[in-house]
Amino acid sequence: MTKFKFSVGPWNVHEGADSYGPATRQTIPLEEKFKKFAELGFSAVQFHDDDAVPNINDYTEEEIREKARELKKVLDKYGLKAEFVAPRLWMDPHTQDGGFMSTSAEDREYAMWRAYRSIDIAKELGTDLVVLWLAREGTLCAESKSPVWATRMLIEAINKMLEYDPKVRICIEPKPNEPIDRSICGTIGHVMAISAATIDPARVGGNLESAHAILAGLDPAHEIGFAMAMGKLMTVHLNDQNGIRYDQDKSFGVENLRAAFNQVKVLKENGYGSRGEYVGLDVKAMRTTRDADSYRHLENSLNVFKALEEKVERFDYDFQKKCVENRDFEALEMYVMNLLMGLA
Ligand code: XLS
Ligand code: MG
Repeated sequence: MTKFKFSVGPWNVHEGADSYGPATRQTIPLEEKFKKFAELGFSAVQFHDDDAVPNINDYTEEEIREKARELKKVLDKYGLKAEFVAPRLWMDPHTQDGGFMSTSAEDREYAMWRAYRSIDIAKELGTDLVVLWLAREGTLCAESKSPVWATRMLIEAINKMLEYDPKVRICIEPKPNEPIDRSICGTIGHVMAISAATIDPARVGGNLESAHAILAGLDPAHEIGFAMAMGKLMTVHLNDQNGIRYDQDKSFGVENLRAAFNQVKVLKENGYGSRGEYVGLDVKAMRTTRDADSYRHLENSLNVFKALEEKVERFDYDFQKKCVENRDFEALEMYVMNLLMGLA
């Protein structure tokens, strides 16, 4: 049985600012975050392109590669790998109307420039994985953009990335809404369809985020299982969410413990990690969290995951089999509840 390895992104340790209020915590330098990530037991770091190379627009392609090489030396110093690089296509003036499916040809070209730079940075950091969280890919005004055209633009953009580098793997992180309310690729099912439509489906897969599945009204464990059945779950973003409201990136398992148990169970039962996949977190501390506790949500998420992994290891599959044969699902459900409550 594969031992799980964990990854985290620097944006998971943040200053607490949100759409309605300023920061509540001090900024922590990137290298200090690496040091703490390694101490907490993470094996890899997730990056946006401009986490790896801040002010990326100001540099040439070669300068970007050079800066990525410098960053790799810092990762090596702490024994950390890079899991993936994700173009941050939602903060720049060029991506106000999205990136790959912007209504402006110039902005679509800019989005491809950032995508190619993410591939360059990933190679220098020693990973072949590029994640696409399609934040603003869609439309705020339904009649401004044809969903047929927009979907085809996404496929075309991914094909260009696959042609740009023969080894890169493209991993779409689907989300049904926020910041866009009419998204184009909102669930892992959409990702599988997009993958099949590209020139090299074997190199296109998905990153399932627990909260994003919940926002779509779906069960995270089943979304994970769907992608694993297709052999296309390239990574996960485990966290939690209190119902269908704004994206909360809560610590793993803190709202929906049984759903979290089943996410761990489906990963463990199906050999997740045996091909080098990481258990990625995408969690944020509450805005009310003090500076001294800037990493507690990461520790809490790891502790919940490992406690649930122990529950999965104790799960009585013979009892489950008997309940299923007798159609006694009430007994099975109560067994699971007792297991989670520490009564079984
Ligand atoms: C949103 C995404 C985002 C990163 C890419 O959930 O995970 O936080 O940009 O993974
Ligand atoms: Mg995420």
